[in-house]
Amino acid sequence: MDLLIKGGTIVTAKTSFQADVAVKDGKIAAIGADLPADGAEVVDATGKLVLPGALDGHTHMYMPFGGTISTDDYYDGTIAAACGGTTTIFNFETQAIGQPMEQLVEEKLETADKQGPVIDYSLHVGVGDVTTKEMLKGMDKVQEMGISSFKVFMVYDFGVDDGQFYSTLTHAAEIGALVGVHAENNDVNKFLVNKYLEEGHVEPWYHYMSKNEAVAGEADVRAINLAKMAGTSLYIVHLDNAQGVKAVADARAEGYPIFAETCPQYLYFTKDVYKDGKPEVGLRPQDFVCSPPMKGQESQDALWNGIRTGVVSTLATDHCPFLKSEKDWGITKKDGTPGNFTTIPNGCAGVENMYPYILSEANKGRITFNKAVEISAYNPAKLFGVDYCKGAIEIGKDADIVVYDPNKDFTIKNAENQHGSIDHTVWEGVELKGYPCAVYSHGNLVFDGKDFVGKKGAGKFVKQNHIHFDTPEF
Ligand code: DUC
Ligand code: ZN
Ligand code: ZN
Repeated sequence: MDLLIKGGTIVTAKTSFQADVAVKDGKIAAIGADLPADGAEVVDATGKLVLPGALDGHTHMYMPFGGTISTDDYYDGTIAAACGGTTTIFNFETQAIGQPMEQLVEEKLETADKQGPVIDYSLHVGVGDVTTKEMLKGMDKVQEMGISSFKVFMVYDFGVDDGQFYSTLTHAAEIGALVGVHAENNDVNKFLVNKYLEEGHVEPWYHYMSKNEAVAGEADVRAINLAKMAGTSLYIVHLDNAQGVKAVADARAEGYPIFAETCPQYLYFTKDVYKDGKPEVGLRPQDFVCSPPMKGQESQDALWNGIRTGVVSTLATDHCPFLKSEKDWGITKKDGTPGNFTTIPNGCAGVENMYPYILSEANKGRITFNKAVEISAYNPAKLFGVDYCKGAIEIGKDADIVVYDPNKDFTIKNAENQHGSIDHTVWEGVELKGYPCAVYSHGNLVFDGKDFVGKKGAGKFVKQNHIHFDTPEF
């Protein structure tokens, strides 16, 4: 054996029990009481929890957006992930108009490889152009390369219309793939943006106002209807509003394979951050501008309830960090002319905070630790076709393991204890109860409780199996 984690409490999506975990050649080789050391390095996990590493199903590393590129690339973004107990990321890479999907994937795998991810990663393909049969067939080609998950945007200039969305859904059903959707009503959003700008409203609050609960909720309902029409499963990314939660719950109750993801920012912040920011920790309203924006308390309550009742299947971050100076483009644009709420690059950091945050909420009693593991590791592994190697502490799975200290208090401070490339985090000053004290990727220590100790380029591309769900089985 190479590594023996002794005396901890193993937490799975279903149960918790005390046992040792032995690792050989990067895989979990044995689980049981009083396992022999057999020359392995022994880690005492008495009083600690032993958890599967999280899978963040939604990141935007090195993403071009709003005239810049998100600051974390596949190297520093995965360092941040590893130091927060996330051992696999799924990064979005979006197809340009006319660009074959397989060409996009080839290019992005090369970029990732060059940048040197420190933990495993996979990709979702953002669908930008399926206007011809040939372009649609790109889905089959990237599936042969190991990618079976796609995302359509119902907003943005690079988004698709309902016809392309529908054809993506039907083709996904034929080949065994999962389509995710960023659901916001594009036309209403555009109308509201113009209205507020004409009225002279330029502040970040109007980012929320033009992408409010109804703008998201209507699109959630429409996306679900399109999936029902196409006879396919659907994955709603970053679900953020009460109407959407109800629509997902209703569709699942009717037996439709509709799955939803939410993000920690919608569980913790409300739209109030767009009025005042958090001046006590140096954060301005523009620092919280992400898409979709945070919503009101009623939506936040619905999301927590959705997690408890199984309506929300996964947690992911939408990690897409921009510098404070770039966030200021909402005041003065890059070219020196006056900015407004539409000229702020959309996105916030979060990849390092997801697992510690949800585990802390579990530690405080809001949900069980099993539920935290289910939505952060077990379910994303199943949904994205990598449960053959990820998402659980089980014999034969990759030894992606978090040793978690429930008694370690931790206050998030970007300058002191965060590891990405960004100059601020919206999570600044948030107090957590409990924190990872060791994180392993393939049995190798990558976070020692304080610092990143892994290796550049150690992370590898993980191939996804074909994905097919007839019912909302989890
Ligand atoms: N949302 C963001 O906040 N940033 C990038 C893309 C997205 O959908
Ligand atoms: Zn999105
Ligand atoms: Zn996103």
